[in-house]
Formats: sequence, C-alpha cells, structure tokens
Amino acid sequence: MLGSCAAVALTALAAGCGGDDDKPDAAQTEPSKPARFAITATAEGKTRKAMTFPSSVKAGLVTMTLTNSDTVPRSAQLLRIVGDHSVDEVVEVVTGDGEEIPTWVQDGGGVPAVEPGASGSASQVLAPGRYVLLDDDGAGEGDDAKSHAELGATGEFEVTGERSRARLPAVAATITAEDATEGRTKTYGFRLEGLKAGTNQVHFQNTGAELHHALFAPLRRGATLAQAEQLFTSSRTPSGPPPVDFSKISGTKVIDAGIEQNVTLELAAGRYAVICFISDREGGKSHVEKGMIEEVMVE
Ligand SMILES: [Cu+2]
Repeated sequence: MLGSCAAVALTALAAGCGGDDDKPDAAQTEPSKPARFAITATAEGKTRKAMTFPSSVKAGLVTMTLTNSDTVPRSAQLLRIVGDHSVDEVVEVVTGDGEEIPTWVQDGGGVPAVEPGASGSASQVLAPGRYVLLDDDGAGEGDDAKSHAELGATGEFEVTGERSRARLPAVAATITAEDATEGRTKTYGFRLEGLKAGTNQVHFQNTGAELHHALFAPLRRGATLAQAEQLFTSSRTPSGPPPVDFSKISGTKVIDAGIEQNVTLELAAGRYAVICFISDREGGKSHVEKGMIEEVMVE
C-alpha cells in the first residue's frame, strides 16, 4: 500500500502534500486541481466502528484519501442521496441482498479497501448535493456478520457550489463495467486494460445502465473461470477446494451508470476472476449470476 502522500502525488496535479488534510485546499481556482478530502477509519472500543471526514467539499475534482487506523481492512463507499432520506435508510439499502435499489441512491464511488495502517485514494468529479459515506465491508462471518456501517461507520457531507466540468487525469489502466439490452436479453461484462502486478492507477468507469463494482478474486492454481462461475451461480456447494481464494478478494466500490473514478488498486501477479455481485436497480439476481464474470491475467 502507498502512503497517502505517494498515492495522492500519483493522481497527478495534486496540490502539495502534508498540512491539514481536513480542510479543502485553499487554491481551488483551477478546475483541474483536485480538492483534497481526508477520511479516517477508526474502531471505537471492541465493537463500534467510525469514520471521520470534513462536513463539506467544493464540487469538482476531489481526491479522497482513506487512512485506516483500525485493525481490520476498511473502505469507504460514497453515495449521493436525492431527497430527504436518513443515513439509516441508506445503510438498509446497501446491506439488503438482491433487493430493489431506489432511485434516490445515486452516483456511488469512494475508496477501495485499505489494510490496517495504510492509506488509499480515489479521485472523482463530485456533483453538488448531499452525500453519505459508509463502510459496507464486513465484520465477522456467517449470519452474525455485520457490516462496519451497521456498527457505526457512516456519516454525511455536503458537496457545495456549481456542477464542474473538471475531468479526471489520464492513468495507465482501465476497467469498464458494461451492460446492454437487446430485445429481451440483457448482457453484462467487463473490459480490462493495462493492469499489471503491483500498484495500479485505474480509471474505473460504468458505461452501462445499472450499478456495478469490479471485485478481483484470485483463481487458485488449476482452477478454471467456469468453475468460479459455477460456484457463484449454482445453489449446490461444489466439492473440493473452492476455485477462488475468498480471503484475498479486493476491488472497487460500487459506481452508478455514467460514473467514473480513478482508484489505486494493489494486485499481486496471477489469474483473477473479476466479478460483480450487484443486482439491477429493480432487484433480482446478482450480475455474476447473469454472466458478469471475466478472467484476467495480471503479471
Ligand atoms: Cu454489476
């Protein structure tokens, strides 16, 4: 993992490093200069989780840096909320499984999971409005599993000012999540370009009509993508060792149709199944069950 300084510097055009991360940069006159938005993930006692960040930031290009002060991996899912809906309502939507995703939940994005003691960053052009940040990653296993959001890792902030025409800086790798409808058939997939072993600066974009994320599950030696696909699409538990290493899944947060962001992704060399577990807004089966799984070799 990169320190926050290096990560921010790599997104190019980042203004300065160090200083007070809690305040947006004073020099915000140039639209291509990202405002900085510092998020800290913490644990409060044994069971409560929290995240702290500024109460507002100016619309436009924003680089969010998540510093993990907890003892488990933490992430920050961003959502723009339209209308009068509480943070609890948002948590309910995010933790629901295969249920409808209401249209008052928009945009998405945020910072992928970072290891304890590390930092990660994501840049995106934020539209004005009210946003909720939450950590939807899990704590514990099985039916007792609760997301960090349900344990308190939530909050809201305001994006102020006018809609910006700022653009993301160009980076080396691209992940495109897509879906298309032809007649009564809907297809889902990923296009992956330029990923390499190590630290990747990735342009993640959603050119489809539904919400997507891109999770990287390492394929075990000798396992095929077809076996991984069967694992996620069949109700029967396959015999033998699982084709993917569940303990090492990494990837992006969820973004809505038409949204793009630059994120830092750490990938070890190897073969991966790239998967989307999100469902259509109207609910129903997850996208992996509809074929949104792709193999990629990282070296
Ligand atoms: Cu999807």
